[in-house]
Amino acid sequence: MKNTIFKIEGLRCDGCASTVKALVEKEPGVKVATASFKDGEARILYDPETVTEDRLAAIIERPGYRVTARL
Ligand SMILES: [Cu+2]
Repeated sequence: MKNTIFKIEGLRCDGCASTVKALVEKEPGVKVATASFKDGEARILYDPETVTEDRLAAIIERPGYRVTARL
């Protein structure tokens, strides 16, 4: 398992954070996902054999948000 923090630009409320969390959690290989409007980030625990960091970033960006850093 791998844990990555994605810094996200464009989250405007708790609803945006919930959207990101829901989208990411639907992806096979994602074990736990949390997203925070206040912190402007999503923390994702996932199996890197099943889903890549690039794919997770693309999912986060699909509704129009932007991933600015991966920690
Ligand atoms: Cu919002």
